[in-house]
Amino acid sequence: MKQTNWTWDIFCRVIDNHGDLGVCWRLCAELGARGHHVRLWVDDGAALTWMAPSGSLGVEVRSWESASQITEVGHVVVEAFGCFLPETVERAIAQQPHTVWINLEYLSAENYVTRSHGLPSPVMQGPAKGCTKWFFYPGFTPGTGGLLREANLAARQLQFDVAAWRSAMSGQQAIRAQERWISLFCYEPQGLAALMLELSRSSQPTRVCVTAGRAQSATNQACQALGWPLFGTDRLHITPLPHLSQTEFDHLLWACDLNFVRGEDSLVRALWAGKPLVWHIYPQHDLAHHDKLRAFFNTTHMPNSLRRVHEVWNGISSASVLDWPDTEPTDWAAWGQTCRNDLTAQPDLCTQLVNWVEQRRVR
Ligand code: TRH
Repeated sequence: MKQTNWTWDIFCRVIDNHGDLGVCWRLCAELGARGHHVRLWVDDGAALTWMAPSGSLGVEVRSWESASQITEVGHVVVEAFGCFLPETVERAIAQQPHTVWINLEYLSAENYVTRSHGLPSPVMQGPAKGCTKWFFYPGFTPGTGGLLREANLAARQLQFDVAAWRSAMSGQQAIRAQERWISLFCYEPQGLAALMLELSRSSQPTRVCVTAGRAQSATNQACQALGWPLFGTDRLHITPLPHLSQTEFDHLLWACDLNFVRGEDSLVRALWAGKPLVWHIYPQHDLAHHDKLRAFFNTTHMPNSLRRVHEVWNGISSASVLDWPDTEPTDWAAWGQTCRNDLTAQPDLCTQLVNWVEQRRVR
């Protein structure tokens, strides 16, 4: 691995949910682990108290407001998800022609990503008029910026003890033979109550580990609609989880047989888990997420039965029942493994970003 130690200024505005901060934090932490010095400027860093309670080597968290005092920026400025930089920062960039200014975009498997990745975006107005920022697109295929994946991820996964994790998590409800473990991180999906009912009728006992926040509220509502207690039924145990750190969240995904995830960062983490997953995509008002979801189906060659589940879960299909199979088909498991293997064969986002910045800096 290349040894560079640049200073990075990464700017993040939290729009809603946890993905903006979640992605930025993972990037910061990985850059820090690779010897860089990172300042994360965020307008609402409250979620870091549970996402990253111990902080990370080489990463300083600064409030967005304090960026109004900036007179100098680092070697690299990352504007996450088009968050618009404070004027002071743009002014500093204009004074430092060697600074590389990157607009880190949202993740998508759509074709425009390969076309747009790495393109310049000349700045036409404001204090940085005349400067250039560069689009950096994460993605699933060669020709994109890749996916965030820590250099030590595989080693951490190898050391992870699923049985020990499950027994620590099981709490009052003892683990049953052949229990199927499912993690649930979602918004308010179509068919949640119907899914729970189907799972409760399955020949295999099921435990659903429900993440804190919207997933838990939606699950509670589904239980009420079904007339169940909040801890589920004999066949379907519901384990509510507290907010986990990102590291513990990874453990949850590694420990479960199947993961329901949402947004952006948890999707990538579920892909690294190498298990079958159901993605609740972030909904957009213009329904642009429908194409985004289909592009993911096609790029990853998702089995048809799993696509149908996704279409119901995401409200794309008119059906309201997921038609959950009694036992998950073997091609779901094979798909999860193939995705992980194929994506692991590609260079990770942090490596690509550092190489890419290096090329820009020597010009
Ligand atoms: O929270 P999200 O729905 O975020 C979304 C998406 O990023 C979406 O693209 C964006 O436009 C919108 O936010 C604003 O899902 P995501 O992306 O998976 O982010 C969740 C983060 O929270 C992720 O880093 C994992 C982390 N997390 C924990 O660390 N602990 C937890 O207990 C849970 C439930 C999540």
